[in-house]
Amino acid sequence: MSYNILSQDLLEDNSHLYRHCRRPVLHWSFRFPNILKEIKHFDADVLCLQEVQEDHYGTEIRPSLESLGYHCEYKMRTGRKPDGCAICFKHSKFSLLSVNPVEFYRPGIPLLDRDNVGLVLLLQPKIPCAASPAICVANTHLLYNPRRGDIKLTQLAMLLAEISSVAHQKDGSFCPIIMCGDFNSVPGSPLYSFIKEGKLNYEGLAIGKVSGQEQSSRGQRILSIPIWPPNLGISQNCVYEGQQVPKVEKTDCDLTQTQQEKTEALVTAEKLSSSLQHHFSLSSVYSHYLPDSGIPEVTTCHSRSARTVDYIFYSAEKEAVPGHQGTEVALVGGLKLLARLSLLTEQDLWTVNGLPNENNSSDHLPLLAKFRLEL
Ligand code: KL2
Repeated sequence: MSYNILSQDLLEDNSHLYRHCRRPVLHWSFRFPNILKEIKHFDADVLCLQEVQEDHYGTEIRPSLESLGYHCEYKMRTGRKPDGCAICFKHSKFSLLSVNPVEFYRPGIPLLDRDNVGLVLLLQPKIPCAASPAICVANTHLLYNPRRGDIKLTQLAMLLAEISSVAHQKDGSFCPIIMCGDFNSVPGSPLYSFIKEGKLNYEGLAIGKVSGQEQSSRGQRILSIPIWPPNLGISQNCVYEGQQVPKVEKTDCDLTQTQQEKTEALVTAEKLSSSLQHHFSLSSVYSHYLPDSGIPEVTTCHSRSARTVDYIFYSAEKEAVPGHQGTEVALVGGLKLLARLSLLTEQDLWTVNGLPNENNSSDHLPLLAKFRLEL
């Protein structure tokens, strides 16, 4: 499950977004029992929660989830807004291999002056009689500011670099990945397409066009090339510098001239090209439009907007092998999507007074998927 549960502080800071709501439904004491009831009802093995407010996490959220059998990990935002991302998993289903928090704030880098965070866990499924790979679960809440696509893309690159490092297996491949969260970007936007396609040519792209939240980009800067400075230590392939190039055991002078020239040419080409890449093959659990009518699904709805900004992406390995009969096709080492919880349209939600309402106590809906791990 991926669920932005709407931090009470943010609700109160942005109260103009919730004028359509009856006052009592906005109180935390009303909202939390509803959210908990929903979580309990859906009974997911893994929860990726966003906007988890620190005080509520300590006093209510964590204790309640622990009593439902979850182990909880939490990463609070840096700076003054006391909310963050949590990943909770059923300890009957997984054991915890590693916890990897990611801070997108970097004091030395002017571009990275925002306090958003991510959290990446490596989980070992507890499957009897089978050797299962670990699975990598990532959760984030990217910057909201519709105009700052430059920051959003860099935050995403930082999360992808951490996922690469965590999901990287001894044989050089990646274990199955689930990347969830609130990306503050809409389907079909450049940021979204980059996640799905694994590449993005951003030449001439206005920073306000990256997330697709706003139409107009008049007077806006275009993305610089490269988007983030080299001292971030993340390549245009979204991996930590030093991770992508296999370690050369020999010293420089042992390299032939041509090898050295080739390496330098590659480095230069990468520096100058206005293109980003990542190494995963990620699918989206949701297709963002109702199959029959083509009406958009929404994951968030309040008085200013109703749209999809939350996602569950997963690695469905494309590698196909013939089944026993020679006709079937199986997926190897990936996740197979078995089911998902339906989303709603904006119109559906306004028939129940938008969000939050009496029953749905966030301004987001929960996203929920069921996967089979292909061994
Ligand atoms: O869009 V959100 O809501 O994913 O549901 O992410 C941000 C916004 C969240 C964390 O920063 O707070 C909300 N106008 C509307 N919403 C805002 C604004 C704003 N100016 N600032 C923050 N948020």
